[in-house]
Amino acid sequence: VIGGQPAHVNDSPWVVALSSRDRFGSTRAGQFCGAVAVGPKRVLTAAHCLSEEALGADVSQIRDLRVISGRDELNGSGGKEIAVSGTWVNPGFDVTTNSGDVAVLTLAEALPTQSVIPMAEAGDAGYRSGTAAVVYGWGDTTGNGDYVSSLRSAKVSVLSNSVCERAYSGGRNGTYEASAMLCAGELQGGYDACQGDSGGPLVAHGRLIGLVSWGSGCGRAGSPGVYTRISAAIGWMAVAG
Ligand code: 4AZ
Repeated sequence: VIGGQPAHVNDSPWVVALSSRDRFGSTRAGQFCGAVAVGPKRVLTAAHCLSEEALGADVSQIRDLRVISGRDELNGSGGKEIAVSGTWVNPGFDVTTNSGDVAVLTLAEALPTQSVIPMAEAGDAGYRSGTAAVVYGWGDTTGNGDYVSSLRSAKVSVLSNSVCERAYSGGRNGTYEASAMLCAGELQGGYDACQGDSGGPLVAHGRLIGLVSWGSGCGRAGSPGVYTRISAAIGWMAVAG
């Protein structure tokens, strides 16, 4: 997270870290993506965190895939590590455009019920441009690989589809697809998600509106962060079970 501040899982108990034993290294408890709890045993993350095409390996080869909940400081011992018992990567995920960047994880054990966040449906006020939103994660804080062990969050504004389309026109740095994505940041840059935050939540009005997905660099003026639009993913998730 670029331009952020320390965040605490007491205030945002639905933020969880996605981690593995060794595939992505063992620092910071093996955290490699963000994720968010939407049901006691149901967690969302980005498809690109788990898809075979994006990883170059099958998800079954990720050893000891688990979520860490209730822990701000990954090197600490609070909270709970819960095994992931099922993974459903959106079959419509397109690794070249990042369209449909969502996966559903099933947990082996239930989280406390207060640890889940409602998803914003289509038409929710949170999707309107100008909405104040917050993004959370343990990712890079500078764009230079400065990952952190303690959770951070940054305030970003939801931007209009026309601004997002203009920022990513021509497909040079990716193509913005309004039906499947939303973008957020500040026009002057400085507040953004970054590598390692992928799959983590973007929240507005107490509801989940997005998952960290992609962007051109991190925190750059004119290159807002792009998120999976939750309202566009709800239909597929119902089918995923
Ligand atoms: C990434 O590589 C990534 N600035 C995630 C978010 C953003 C850029 C890159 C948005 O996972």
